[in-house]
Parts: sequence; C-alpha cells; structure tokens
Amino acid sequence: RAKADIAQSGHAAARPSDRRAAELAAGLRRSRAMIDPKFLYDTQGCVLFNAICELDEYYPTRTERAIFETHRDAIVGALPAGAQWVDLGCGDCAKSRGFLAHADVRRYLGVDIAVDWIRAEVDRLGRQFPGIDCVAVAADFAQGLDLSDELGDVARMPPVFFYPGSSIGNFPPERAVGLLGAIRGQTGPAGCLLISADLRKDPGVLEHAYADDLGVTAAFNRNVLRVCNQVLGSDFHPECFDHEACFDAAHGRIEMHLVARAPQRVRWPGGERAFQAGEAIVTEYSYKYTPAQFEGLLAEAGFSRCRMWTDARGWFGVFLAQP
Ligand code: AVI
Repeated sequence: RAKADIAQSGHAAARPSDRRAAELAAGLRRSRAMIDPKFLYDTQGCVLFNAICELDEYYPTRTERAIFETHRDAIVGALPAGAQWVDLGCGDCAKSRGFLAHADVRRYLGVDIAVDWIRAEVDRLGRQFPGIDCVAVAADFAQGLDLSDELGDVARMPPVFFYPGSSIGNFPPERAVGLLGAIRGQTGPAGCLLISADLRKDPGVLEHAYADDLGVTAAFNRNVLRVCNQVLGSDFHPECFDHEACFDAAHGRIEMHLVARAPQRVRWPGGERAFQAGEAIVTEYSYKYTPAQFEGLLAEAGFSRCRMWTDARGWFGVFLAQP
C-alpha cells in the first residue's frame, strides 16, 4: 500500500528523507545519470509548472480544457449514476469542478501526495458541492494504488477514476500499464477511468512545447538541481547546466535533459560524479501515443471498452475506459 500515513508511521527501515537522498545518489551514479521526475515538483517546481501550463507553446493544458468543455455532455452521459469521483493527483481540484457540477456524483475522493495542501482544497470543494461527501486521501499512487478501504462497496457506488493532465505520459509504458491495471482492479463492474494522454504530432511542435522561448521550462528543469542540493546535500551549480528537450522517435517520448556546459565534478556526502562537457542528466520522459497505442495500453491493463474525444488537430486525447 502506498499511503502517506503508513509511510510516515516511523516504522520504515529508513527515514523518507534518507530514502530520497539514496534514490538521488543512485540515479546520479548511473552511467547515464538520471533524476526521477518527482523531484521536479517541490514548491518552486509546482509554481514553475503552473506557469508552464499558461505558455503559448505548452498546448496540452488548454487543449484538454477545450476538449472537456466541448464534449462535457457526452462524457458525463457515459458515466455511471450515483458514482464516487476519484481525482488522482487532485491538487486544487480545479479540473473536477466542471464535471461535478453536471455528473451524478455522491462522493468525491481527492487523492494526492501533498495531503496537507489538498485538505483545505477538498474542504472548499465540499462547501461548493454540499450534496457531495468530499474526502482527502494521502497517497503516492506512483508507487502503487490501493484505495479499497476508501472506496468500500464499488458495486453499490461505482468509482469514476479521473486522471487528467496527460500525467500518465511521465511513466514508461510498462509502469503505466501497472498503474492502469491497478485502477482497473478497483473499478468493479460498473466503474470507469477518465484519463488524458498527449498524442503523437510533429516533433518540432513537441520540442517547442518543452523548450519555450521565455525559458520557463528551462527554469523548471534546472530547479531540480537545487532540489538535489537540498535533499542530497550536493553542490550542483544549476547555471552550469543547459536545458534540452528532444523527441526520441524510437521510444515516442520527449526527453528532458540537463547538459553540462563544461567538465565539472559534483560532490555530496558519501559520493561524487564527474560530468564531461556535453554530458546529460535525464530528468523526465514524457511519452506521446497514437490513439491506437494508448487504447492498447488500456486493453493490456484489462479495460475492454474505450472511447476517445480529441481536438480538431488531433493533438490530445481524453479517453473513457470501461471494464
Ligand atoms: C506533468 N506532465 C504531464 C508534464 C508533461 O508534459 O510531461 C510535465 C512537464 N514537463 C515539462 N513541461 C511539462
């Protein structure tokens, strides 16, 4: 079970801060240095990510919003009645609001790793929708998802899992199938999954979306080195690394890199790593799928029916997957 309340119980072998430091050190020691993308999202990283979502180049957020608005009635009409709405990575619950106003929902579960922050947001949602029982759940579902206790009898109150933002694209396909499979295991016979995925398109459009002219994504990427310095005690100089985003066609993914401008050595308590000029640290993958590929992942995860809504350019997909 990936539950923050269990992770914080103090009985784990290593303290969470030590585990995070060990994970960073292990990634940096790999022949191709890597930093897990979850480290991008400290408070400053979240502010920068929200700014990215407003950029002209970063089309996913506004394209998804437009698809939700255009096809709201069709989407809502396909959802089960008397549902419990499970908002995965709910944040400020903003994307759910437009659906809760129209769908037949009895209960809302806001699931997020940052439970202290979301508690206030979920309470606010509860005041806006007094007829819906709103609950905040602490879980790092990237590590696995088991909400069976919170969901209760799914045959009586079918869950609608909601996973917007194309965040599934930040998992490699095999891990994505694992998470989708865990969701499928908890839908029951009448529940479903409403999920977004960014679709394949011209690599130039993709690369520009991840390397904007203002340099906001560059700042977001470099910020992870500051996080490293805080968590691991390393002595990275973020300004000595260049942001790079390139589309790897063979894997169908954008790769975000931090590229050493000059030879340098980075030290941390108990370790160090030398970088040649031009050597990269991989900080994020963002997979882009064709509709058929993404439907294939959903099928592999155990969903047998699937519908997709998209925009006029076919850049972004909203999928409703049912058992
Ligand atoms: C959160 N996730 C879906 C974003 C993406 O597009 O992969 C993260 C991001 N990284 C750079 N820009 C946006």
